[in-house]
Amino acid sequence: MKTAQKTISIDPLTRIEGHLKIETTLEKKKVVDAKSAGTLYRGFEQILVGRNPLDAVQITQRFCGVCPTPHAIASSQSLDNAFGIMPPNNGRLIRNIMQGANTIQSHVLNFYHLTSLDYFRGPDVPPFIPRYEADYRVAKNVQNDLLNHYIQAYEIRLKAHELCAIWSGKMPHMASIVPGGVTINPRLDNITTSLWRLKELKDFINNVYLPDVMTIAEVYGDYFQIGVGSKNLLSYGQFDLDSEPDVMKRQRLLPMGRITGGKLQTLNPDKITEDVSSSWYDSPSHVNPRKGETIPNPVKSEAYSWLKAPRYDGKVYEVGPLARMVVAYENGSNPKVVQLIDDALNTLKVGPEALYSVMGRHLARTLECKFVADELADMIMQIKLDAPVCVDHKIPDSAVGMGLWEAARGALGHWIEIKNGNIARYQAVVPTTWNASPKDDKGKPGAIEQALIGTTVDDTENPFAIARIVRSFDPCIACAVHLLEPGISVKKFRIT
Ligand code: NFE
Ligand code: MG
Repeated sequence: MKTAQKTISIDPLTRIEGHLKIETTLEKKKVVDAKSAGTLYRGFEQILVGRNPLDAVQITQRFCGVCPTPHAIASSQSLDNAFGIMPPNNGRLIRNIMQGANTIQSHVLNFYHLTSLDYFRGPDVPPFIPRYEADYRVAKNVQNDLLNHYIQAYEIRLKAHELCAIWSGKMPHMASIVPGGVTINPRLDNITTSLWRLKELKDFINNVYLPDVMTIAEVYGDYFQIGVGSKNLLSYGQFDLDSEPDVMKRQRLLPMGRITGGKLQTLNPDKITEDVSSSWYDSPSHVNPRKGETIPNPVKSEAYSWLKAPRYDGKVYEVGPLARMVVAYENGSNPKVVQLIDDALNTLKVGPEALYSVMGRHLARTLECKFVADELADMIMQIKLDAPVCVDHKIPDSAVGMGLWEAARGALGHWIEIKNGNIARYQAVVPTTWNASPKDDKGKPGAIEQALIGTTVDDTENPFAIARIVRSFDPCIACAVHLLEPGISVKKFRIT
């Protein structure tokens, strides 16, 4: 006899960026299949074709208001690569500082404003209701503290935006980044005002954010076993330490690499492909982004998402702070990362394998936030007044370029092809395209889908375990599908 199946559809899943539909199939309360579906079509990659290559730095920032910084940097790096130039030290450092500020803003946003209400009961007034009735376990006094910190976190995010805007002119959507470096000449007051904003951010991270995440990780220790996923991790690395033109040889504060079978491996960008069998595209499948195409087909019957399915060597990989921190931990070149992770794992009395989980992702994100904040002062102090911030460029008639960087949510790649001095092809493969990808041509589920399969859902009216798993990846669908198409309706609307 066939086992009875039940479908849970959360559409859209709220408290994330953009519109994500999660559909799970349950047998005897266990998730046996999952579909992660991006329900927005955008089309930035086509908008870019035919334009001046310099426009890419500004247009790709409009993928998303949360992470314009990494898009500006990945785009500039693809142009640096295509033009055969590298930023001088000041340009490299100022790009790093802007990225650091954006990472801090994004991680604080993820924990307090997008995640924490999965773990503590907010007040019984909108916007905290309606909500799923979850197993809220924290004590009343901790709950009050978390609510105060939830409100304080708005101010902290503003300060992180300001730290970026000191260098970028404004946030979101930065004005000062160009191929060859940046356009802002540092003054002493840029440096001093950055340092005091950073001090306030560090105080919050050390005294509020990290302790709050440790408290939640202790109370919800079982979530170190839930939402495990593919256990394949990938990071391009972040924060350039030198001006080596070849990104594969460049030193980065957080190194490039992959984890598979528990072991650190090198990474070859030629092995990255995007499949489209489950995606509403007629583009060729299994193609490296350097040759990728974006041909939408909204009536493709077997498809269920606007996201393509990126794969490395044909395999599913998870990207994000967990990947960056585990790659750095296994690489061992930065003892501060190893120490931070070991200390947290010892305090929580769990081993490194527990990192592959819902709570492991939150812990990795928080530890990374602390690490980045701790390193930023050093980067700020390395800036030299009166030294150049940029080199000149000349737009070549034909060239190709690749920018590999890390956004807060994970590995970010921009690929450009220039013909007749204009953009002939532009492809972006962003963190959430990796994590929230649909099934590939072989039918293999994406990273979030894999993390959901096997999960037990006791109360199908309140499937909070599903929401907690998905939110631990900090998905951003606006980024992932890079204009809501008229005619596509958001069918079931359930506030979670
Ligand atoms: Ni819109 Fe973004 C990118 C994703 S990462 S948030 O690229 O995914 O912070
Ligand atoms: Mg793309």
